[in-house]
Amino acid sequence: MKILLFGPAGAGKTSLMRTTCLGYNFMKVLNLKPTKGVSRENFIFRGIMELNVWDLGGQERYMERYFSESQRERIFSESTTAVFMVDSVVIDSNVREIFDNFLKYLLEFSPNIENIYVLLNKIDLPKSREDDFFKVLSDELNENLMKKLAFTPVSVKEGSAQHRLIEILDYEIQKNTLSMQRLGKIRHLLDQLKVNTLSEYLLFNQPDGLLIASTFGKLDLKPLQFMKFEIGTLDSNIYNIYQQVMELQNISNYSALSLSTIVYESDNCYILVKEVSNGAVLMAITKNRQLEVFSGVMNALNGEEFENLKEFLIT
Ligand SMILES: Nc1nc2c(ncn2[C@@H]2O[C@H](COP(=O)(O)OP(=O)(O)OP(=O)(O)O)[C@@H](O)[C@H]2O)c(=O)[nH]1
Ligand SMILES: [Mg+2]
Repeated sequence: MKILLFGPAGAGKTSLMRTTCLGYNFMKVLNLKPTKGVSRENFIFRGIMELNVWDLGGQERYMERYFSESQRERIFSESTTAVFMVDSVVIDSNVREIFDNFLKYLLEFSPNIENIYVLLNKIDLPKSREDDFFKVLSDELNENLMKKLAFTPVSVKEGSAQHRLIEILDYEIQKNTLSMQRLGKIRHLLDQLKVNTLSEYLLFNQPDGLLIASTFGKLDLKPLQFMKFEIGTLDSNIYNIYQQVMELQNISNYSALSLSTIVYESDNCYILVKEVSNGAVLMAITKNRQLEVFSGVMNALNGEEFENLKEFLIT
């Protein structure tokens, strides 16, 4: 699925992509260098949809190239989703011309595109002029085109831009039959696990940390970030000690993956977290603290349904 990220230099395109798809925090994108021409990156969104993000460096010399006769088809064809992003503080005199060209070639080479998203970024800055920018970009656009366009004032710094991009991509999941089938199967497996083990389950995608599915249905949760770190830590040091102990005991058939489960214990339940694959993490929350329930979940995490989950996730 090809996602176009387009717009003038410094708009925040690369920041948006990295913070949304890689779970980076804003500090980590403060000093990004300008993107040199076309940067293409692949991500798995929510574990069920492959994204091919075309992050197009916005400096003028690149713009000329994207619109040139020899390049425009390659850049603008086969786009599923297109996002035009601007820095709302800086209204350059040529931005409307860039926007018009973007729309022209996008509609010419991806005529089936339904929605075009415009993000007016950096509204956290006191000098941002998103209302003026809206006027500049929408002035005298024809009605049919206006229907396709959705303008949203956002901020990557404050998180609303990421929220909006996730919303846009979730809408793409809903339109994608294959992704919806995958999601249906995953939900079914989680529900089976719940019934069999008296526990609730949440499945998260790595590395963006977004929820893929849960036995609670739709939930608005913060991305799971700490888990990545803790599992990473386990892999690096506990595994070494484990390895030595196994060798001291002359045991040779131990595997690294068996160290991918973390258990938390609270006054009223157990929380177990296990990596399903490189791409996903499953979290189980037991209904009570009975040991049978705990061992039921442990069995389930080593059972068929757990294995089957892998089949429906893209890794
Ligand atoms: N204050 C503020 N700064 C932002 C925001 N989003 C991005 N920035 C900053 O804007 C600068 C440019 O961001 P980039 O993501 O590199 O912009 P870009 O659109 O990829 O630029 P090109 O690659 O040159 O096209 C960075 O220093 C970001 O930290 C925002 O919402 N608020
Ligand atoms: Mg960039």
